[in-house]
Amino acid sequence: MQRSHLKRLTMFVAPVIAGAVLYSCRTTAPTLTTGDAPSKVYVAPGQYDEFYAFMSGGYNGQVSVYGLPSGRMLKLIPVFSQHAENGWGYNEESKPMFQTSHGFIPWDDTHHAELSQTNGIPDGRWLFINGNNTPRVARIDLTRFETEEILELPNAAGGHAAPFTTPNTKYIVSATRFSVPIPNADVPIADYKKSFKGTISFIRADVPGQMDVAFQILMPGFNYDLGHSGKGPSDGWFFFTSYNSEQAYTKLEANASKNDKDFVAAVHYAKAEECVAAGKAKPFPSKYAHNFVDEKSRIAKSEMKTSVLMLDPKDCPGLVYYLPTPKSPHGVDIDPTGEYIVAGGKLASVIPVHSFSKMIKAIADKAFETEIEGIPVLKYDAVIAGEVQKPGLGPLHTEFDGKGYAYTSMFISSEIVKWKLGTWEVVDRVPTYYSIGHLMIPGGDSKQPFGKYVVAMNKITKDRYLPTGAELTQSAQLYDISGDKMKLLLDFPTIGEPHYAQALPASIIKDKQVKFFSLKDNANPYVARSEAETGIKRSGKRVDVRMIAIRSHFAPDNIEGVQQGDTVYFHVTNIEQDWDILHGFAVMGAENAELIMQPGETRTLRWIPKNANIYPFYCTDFCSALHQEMQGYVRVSPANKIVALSATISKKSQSQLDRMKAAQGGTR
Ligand code: RUQ
Ligand code: CUA
Repeated sequence: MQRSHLKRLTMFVAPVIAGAVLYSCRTTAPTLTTGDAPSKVYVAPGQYDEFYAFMSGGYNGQVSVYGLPSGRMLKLIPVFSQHAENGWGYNEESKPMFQTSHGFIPWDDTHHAELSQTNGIPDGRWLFINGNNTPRVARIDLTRFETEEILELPNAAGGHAAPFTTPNTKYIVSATRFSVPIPNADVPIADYKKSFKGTISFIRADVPGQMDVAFQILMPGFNYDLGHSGKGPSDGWFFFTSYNSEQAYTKLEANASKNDKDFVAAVHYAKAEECVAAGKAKPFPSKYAHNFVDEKSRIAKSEMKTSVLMLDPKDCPGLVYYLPTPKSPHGVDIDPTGEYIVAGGKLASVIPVHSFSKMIKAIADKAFETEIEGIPVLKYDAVIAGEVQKPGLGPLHTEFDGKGYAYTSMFISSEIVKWKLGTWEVVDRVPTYYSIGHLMIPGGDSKQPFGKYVVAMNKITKDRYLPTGAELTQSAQLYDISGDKMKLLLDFPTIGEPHYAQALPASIIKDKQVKFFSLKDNANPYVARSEAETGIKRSGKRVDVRMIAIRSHFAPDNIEGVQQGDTVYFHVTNIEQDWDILHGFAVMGAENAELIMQPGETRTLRWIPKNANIYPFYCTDFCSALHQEMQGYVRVSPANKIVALSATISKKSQSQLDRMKAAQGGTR
């Protein structure tokens, strides 16, 4: 693959700018950008980027946040994977977020970042992300950049077609990449055709803390890959690609590529709502976890749900139609007007575009080719609006610029192809380095794309960066799309494997950021709002330490009376009420991680000391000039030795505190 890329590369080498250094050992062109690229991505020190970009982390299970156009990484938001850096999934407050019907699951595979919308336009309230492996969807609050809610999806495997939103984020969806028996059961795999089914979940998502499966639709056992909601005229519909209409269960690479066409499933969810209201959906016993962070205490709660409403298309005529689509389609994207349904057939030689209005007419005319398990299959000619001819190889995903153009990623030919909606002519193409998966235009799947850039998310980066052993960085590339021709501006490394990303103008969320959590409103049962509220308490073998952290001491900082066999809970409250003043807490021999406490927040570390010893603890976040003084000791005694339980603030740190107060003019 690399060889052929190199060949193609030489075709695209921009004229070498005079004076550019050529490294004789490099095999690629040193520069592929034009002269003004640096000024287009340079964000001067102290200046802000114009866009926030939210990238899924793929197999790191997280979301990462970048500024565009600089490509500077701003934050990693832990979601489905434990994150030792701040204790997410290790501290007691966040552990319940990882509960599922399979127990505590510390990892997942995130694919699609999806911003909430109002009237079809990203509104900056929330970001959703899916867990592909143990199907889940998560909500991230964009005033805190923290995961606040996770819902598991029952009767599902491979939550890939998720978490795409409807135009007002009433629902997000999750459809199954893997079909399994529904309900899942021990059956021979060779019974696939008989027993394996897919499901599409519509998840009520507009009330934080109350995400729930509104209803599920039982689908034929194909692989449902991606989805997008209709908008404008097609509002009330949702479109999903499906492949493996062959229903193969072994050697899929050959056996699931036999049919010339698979399908886009058009789901009339407004009709589903009617059928549910009319009692056509059946309660279906199902076990799934719903986890959310309580506003006031900032403690996650986990509840196990026991039932969903299951809708069989047979009981709800007009709910689902199949649109034949060449060949093993992957992405399905709806243009800003809501009329065109663009499918990316991984193995197709054209980009097929369906017409929503033709589809409605075909349904009225009953232009059906056949029926699959009660679902009418519409005639290809009756629904197709056009085909983009010779687009390149391996079309995957399409985004829109709002000016009548579509941009499609081509995995096999490693390029972005720009084409015109309505005439279907290709107007521009640029190479990507290499093997692009998703691409993203800020707001590019919405009613009003913000435009300006397209970001390619590439799967392979051989020779693009300094090598780092056998595993190389993932990479994004930023292109200017403000003119007729796309222009490469920047490569920047990304972490994990960014599948999809979304971006929005920074101005929509930047001024809504939480700067600290109100100490007054902190409802953690172990909060200490001042030194006077700190203390230590034993209940049997459990010892609870209430502690505060403030520049630059912990109180208490000396703890005695802990015995071997005890389980100690350190409840540490950061009592600062000031932006960006964090403290950390780490104790020697802890088998989990550190705590990071944001200002005003209480976090709890569970610790089981093994030996009778002295154990130091300290602040891990360089918070002040006296950060290195921010430490303390725990004395652990043998189980049979009685040492009085005591928690004191030592004279030493009291005097430090006085010094600090003096140094800071007595403000703290
Ligand atoms: S994708 S393989 Cu969104 Cu193209 Cu996950
Ligand atoms: Cu607190 Cu360092």
